[in-house]
Amino acid sequence: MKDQVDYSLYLVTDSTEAILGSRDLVQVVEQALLGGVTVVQYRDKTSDTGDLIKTGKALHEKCRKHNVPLVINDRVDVALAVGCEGVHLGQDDMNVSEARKLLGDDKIIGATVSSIEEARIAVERGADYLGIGTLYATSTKKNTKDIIGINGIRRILRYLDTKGGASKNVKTVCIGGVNALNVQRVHYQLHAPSDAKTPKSIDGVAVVSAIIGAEDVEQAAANLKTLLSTSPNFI
Ligand code: TZP
Ligand code: MG
Repeated sequence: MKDQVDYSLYLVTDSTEAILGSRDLVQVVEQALLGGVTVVQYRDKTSDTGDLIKTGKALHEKCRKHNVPLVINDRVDVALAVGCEGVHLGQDDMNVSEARKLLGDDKIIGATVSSIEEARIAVERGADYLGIGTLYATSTKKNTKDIIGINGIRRILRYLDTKGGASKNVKTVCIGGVNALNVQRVHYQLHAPSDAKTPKSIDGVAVVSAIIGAEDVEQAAANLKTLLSTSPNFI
């Protein structure tokens, strides 16, 4: 099941006033699901554990209706309590191998990486996918230490490709500042011609404000999806 996950339009939630405003997160995510997002990550840095589990369960119910996996940011315990499909771990969270012991092989574990070394370690520890970034500076996450740009992401993709094995098979999404204006360029720049000795292609884009912050969330997600599927690429 987890091998079949479509990472192409990966939604990361945000519950802050600046992006969600006074709207209800579960309703907003439901609209995004209707628009066609393919993975949802529940990212909430402020709610207490009880509220994380409650909202996580409500989000999980919506995601299941659309057959879309839900992963929880930062918290393996919350993912276990919710019973969702997995977790997404940053460099300061539980490490991937410890999480794997708690979650088992069937759950999805994603890791944020900004460098080849971080990618190497995450893959070695058994990550299923990598969130590679930060692509472009973004006001959604102000404390991003590493803005690595398209070339930084390409370098990591190239490394994964040349290492082969699990590195080659790990799924990848890029994150940071992706929106309707740049998504086709990003997609194009991170896709490799199938006949060239260039790195593996990115599997998807991860987006926060371009969907959660949109006035019409369903339309914004659907638009990104169309742009991705009509993007010129070399595959
Ligand atoms: N990690 C790196 S950048 C980022 C995260 C969670 C936020 C991306 O937000 P946006 O609004 O899609 O630029
Ligand atoms: Mg984290």
